[in-house]
Amino acid sequence: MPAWAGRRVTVVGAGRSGTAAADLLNLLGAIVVVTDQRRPGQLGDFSRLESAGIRFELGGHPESLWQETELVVGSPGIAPSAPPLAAARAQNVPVISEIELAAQCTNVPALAITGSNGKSTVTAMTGAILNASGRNTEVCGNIGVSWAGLVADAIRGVADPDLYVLELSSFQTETIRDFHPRWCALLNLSADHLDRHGDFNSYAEAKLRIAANCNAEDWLIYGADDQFIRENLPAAPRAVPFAHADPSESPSAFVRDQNIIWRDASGDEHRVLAVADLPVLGSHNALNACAATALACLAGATPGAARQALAEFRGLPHRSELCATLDGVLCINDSKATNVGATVAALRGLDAPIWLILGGRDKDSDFRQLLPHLGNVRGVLLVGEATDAIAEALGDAVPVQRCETLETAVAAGLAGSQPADALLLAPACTSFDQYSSFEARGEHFRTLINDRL
Ligand code: UMA
Ligand code: ADP
Repeated sequence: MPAWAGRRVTVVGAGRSGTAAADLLNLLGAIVVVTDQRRPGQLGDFSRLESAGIRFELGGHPESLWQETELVVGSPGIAPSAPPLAAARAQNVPVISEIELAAQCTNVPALAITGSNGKSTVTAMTGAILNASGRNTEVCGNIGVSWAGLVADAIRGVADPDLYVLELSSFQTETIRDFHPRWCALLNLSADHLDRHGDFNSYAEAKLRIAANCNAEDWLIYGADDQFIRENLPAAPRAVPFAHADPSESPSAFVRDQNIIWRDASGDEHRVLAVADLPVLGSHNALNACAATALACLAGATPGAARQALAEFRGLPHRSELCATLDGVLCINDSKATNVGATVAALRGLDAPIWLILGGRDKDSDFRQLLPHLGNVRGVLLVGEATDAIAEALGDAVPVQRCETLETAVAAGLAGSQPADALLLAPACTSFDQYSSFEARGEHFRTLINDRL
């Protein structure tokens, strides 16, 4: 671990990552300033951190900060090209991410999961399998818990994990320098966050960065059904595929005769469980279970623990979540489907005729990619800012109603549907035009459904 005592570090962003990074650095003896463009009333309560000696510069990023700083730690929500991080680099101050910082401050081995869709699900499944195997595992990262915060807890002695399982977004992998998890999973790649990364290649480059860091001792688990990943996988001596069909490699995880199979490094096969025994629905979740099995078994879990944990895995809220059946209509909350790839997975996972709620804030997505998957869709109900962009992309492929709000969309969808149809919220957009988060949007959908029960 680098010596932090007396080093002057500025943390940019006072959200979950930034405050946790500041706390960790302060614990290790650094002289820490946190800066955020938001004003105090718009942020959390920092009194504990202030009394511990951390200084806050809020409501902007004073230019003088960069002269008094040796190192900057950036939050994932701030693009490397954004003014404060660009200003720091212009003064030759190195910029690292919260993930790079946390990695430098712990010797506890980490598993990391990245990809466009399924990260949170695979992260939660992997953590559950490892815990069922008796490993003291902590789950963190983009899933909502700062890794730096957990590392600080371990240094304080309030936690003693054997392993960390990290969910990493492109915002987090983009700024990784030396960090290489011992086990890294690259699930799939489809367009997302193009508003931040500019184009698909830059987005993919950000995601592939972590896989490119793997060394000869590290395991790289990859989604072999994804053509882009197959063609662009960085060379890694210990690459392990997972797939819908047997990739004929050892080790690998795959589905055969509707069973999830783990084939270990010796070529011995273990039937983990039947796909039908997975409580989470959809073929994408069978694939997620394969990825989690491969990761956890390579990190020391047993196939028996994988069976137990996966059979008990109820899924995360707002991901293909069946809220209720209203007059025979399945009402499904997939508010976390914030990109086109996730919406496609939701559509492919449903056999029923579908009333599909789309829209929200566009991330420069190509909604025409939905067109080949609209076979079961009876009608599309459009909400939010992306209404025009989606209507234009879909043309007259399917009946479209402009509903503006979720209230109107739910009412219109239920009015049009028949028993055994599905009303699906899988919006392919972020929620930020009308809600504070995808969770708030999903909860609103749930309330609108529950009010009709
Ligand atoms: N800010 C500045 N100056 C700027 C720009 C922003 O000061 O020029 C400030 C903002 O006012 C804000 C802070 O920087 O206070 C940015 O915080 P943040 O957006 O990085 O948020 P955190 O609370 O630190 O949460 C982050 C992740 N957020 C993002 O990547 C946007 C969380 O992922 C993650 O759970 C958390 O760290 C813990 O690791 C959320 C997310 O939306 C769930 N992720 C995206 C996604 O899943 O699609 C990638
Ligand atoms: P992430 O953390 O990558 O956003 P989540 O597990 O939260 O992933 O799921 C996000 C969305 O993607 C949900 O709509 C979910 O139904 C869908 N999804 C989950 N796994 C996959 C997968 N393997 N491929 C495509 N879509 C998926």
